[in-house]
Amino acid sequence: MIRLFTALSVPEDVAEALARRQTGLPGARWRTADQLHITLTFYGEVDERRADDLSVELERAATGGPFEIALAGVGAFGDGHRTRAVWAGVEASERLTVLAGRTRSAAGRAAIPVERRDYRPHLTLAYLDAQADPARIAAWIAGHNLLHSPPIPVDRFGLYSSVLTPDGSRYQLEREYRL
Ligand code: 2AM
Repeated sequence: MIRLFTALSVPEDVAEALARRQTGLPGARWRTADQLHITLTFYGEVDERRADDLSVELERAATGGPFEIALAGVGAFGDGHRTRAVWAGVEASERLTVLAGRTRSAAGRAAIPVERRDYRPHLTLAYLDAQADPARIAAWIAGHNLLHSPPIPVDRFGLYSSVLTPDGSRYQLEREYRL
């Protein structure tokens, strides 16, 4: 089995600009530049034969040509009373939504079940420890909510595998698809 997802990578200059914001929040496990990405579809654990089918189906999803996105604002995901992650938002983009939908349908054609969830594009900046102080989280969000990136060109997406380690997830680019 192999844990797979499709995602957009982040250009170096954008990662550098984000790194300057990845500070000032105790209990945050900040994602390093090579871990930053915008997930299109998370497939979970997939057996190798279906992974191969998926990689073929994703070829068909890679249509429409290049486009641009921009990051805007920050936010948090949580469950119950606990905030688990802080992220940079992605400006609404029809092209991005369509691409995410295509990478999701590719899973269906490869007989890979995916969770039923609305697509909320975001770029996770940190996962948070349970000890992170809600007031500090709110202050960090307020302090960065005006984030607005220059246009980010999107001319490809990647199929990544994820290996869970005690230091967090390690991602490896398995295949790249040009739009
Ligand atoms: P996240 O950044 O919000 O945690 C690899 O784990 C990528 O797939 C992450 O970007 C993660 O989103 C995303 N993802 C989506 N659904 C997931 C799930 N159920 N479990 C783990 N990662 C998921």
